[in-house]
Amino acid sequence: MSIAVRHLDTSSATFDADFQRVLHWSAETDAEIESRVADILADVKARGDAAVLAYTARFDRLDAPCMAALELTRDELKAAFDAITPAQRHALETAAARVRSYHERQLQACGLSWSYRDADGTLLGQKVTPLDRVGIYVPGGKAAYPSSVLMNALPAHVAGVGEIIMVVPTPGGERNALVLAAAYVAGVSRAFTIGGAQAVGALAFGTASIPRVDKITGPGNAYVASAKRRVFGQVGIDMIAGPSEILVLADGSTPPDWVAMDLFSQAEHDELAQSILLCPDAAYIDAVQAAMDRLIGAMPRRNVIRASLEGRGALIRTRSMEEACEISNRIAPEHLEVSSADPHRWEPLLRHAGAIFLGAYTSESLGDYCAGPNHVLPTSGTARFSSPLGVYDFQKRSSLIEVSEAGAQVLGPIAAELAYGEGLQAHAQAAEFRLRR
Ligand code: HSO
Ligand code: ZN
Repeated sequence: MSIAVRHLDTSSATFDADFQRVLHWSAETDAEIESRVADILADVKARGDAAVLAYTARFDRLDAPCMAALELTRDELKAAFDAITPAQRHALETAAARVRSYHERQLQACGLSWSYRDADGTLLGQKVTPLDRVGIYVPGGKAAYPSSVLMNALPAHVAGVGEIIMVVPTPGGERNALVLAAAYVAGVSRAFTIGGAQAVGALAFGTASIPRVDKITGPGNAYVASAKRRVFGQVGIDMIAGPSEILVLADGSTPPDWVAMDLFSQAEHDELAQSILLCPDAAYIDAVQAAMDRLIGAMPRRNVIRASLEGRGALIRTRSMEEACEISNRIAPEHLEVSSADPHRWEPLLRHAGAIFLGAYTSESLGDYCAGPNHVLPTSGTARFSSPLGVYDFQKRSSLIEVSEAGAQVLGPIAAELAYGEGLQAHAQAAEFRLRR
């Protein structure tokens, strides 16, 4: 059965309305989930370890006598690493090395302290320091991605974070060896087999056994997302990620099978994932549709792929590549593939996207695993104002000011003038006391 994905045409009279329907997305907050999460967080705050143990027994069917029984030691992480296949070890280590070196560049490019002296010898600058301790949430079950362990832990490590605490639920005690191995490779300091809102609460408030962190990153289900929103302010959080998205901007020069599989690749994440093709060539769009119809049968996750493509996908015929770029900017997709023989011609026109993949050989999936840049990216149009997870998310900045005696003579009267204007005499005099009489 052909995949009933929407076909739109920008020259159609109904395009704007059709397009709005494709874009429509609301991360609904469920009142029931909200109130349960509020209760769990309050309980973890009040009872600490005892509450975390109780929820872990209830939700994950994992009865532990004490938190120590839920901690994975570095030796256990190493044992998991030693137990996976040599090919898996090689893949994890190669991916980790590339992700690490990309983020080391990022540190050099925008994560270092700087300062300068002005004409009066006053020193001004910005001091960059890593966070002391961060928590990384790793989902269990269907979305347990070892690659996400690397993508969260490695930038923290490169930033110089002192301690990286990982939490991962293990329903029924079932552990994912690749997730533990990835934690080992990525230099996670401590790991606990806990999850859900109770794990977020434990990291945010601290318990007798789980140290309080300064920031929590990593994806999770609706409970985890709600808990992260609620603890934000007491700790930092990265972002609340929506379903995965891919937008392929094609000039018709890439084999249609490649593009079809790229559209599948994000569709297979989730029924709510979104895959969109923008292309000026109608015959090429038909070729991609035919390729999808031919390829879907062999996909183990074909039901998810079909639901995603038929629910939120679209193949959009545009008047030109320029117009395709413009529409792409309106969507601000998480992943944007420029599947063109001349990607650098279009790249300057593209302003809003979490990650831009240039040329026919750059499948988005390479970026998910091992190209080097982070795969934690802004979704749902938030690429308009936010950026990939990076070293900068694990750092903070302090301003540095050292006013010279000469500088104090120049700045003092200015500060005093403004301070008197605000009715703040102590401010004014603190500046004036330093003036040479
Ligand atoms: N594409 C996902 C990341 C991922 N893909 C992990 C495979 N594994 C982020 O949108
Ligand atoms: Zn993916």
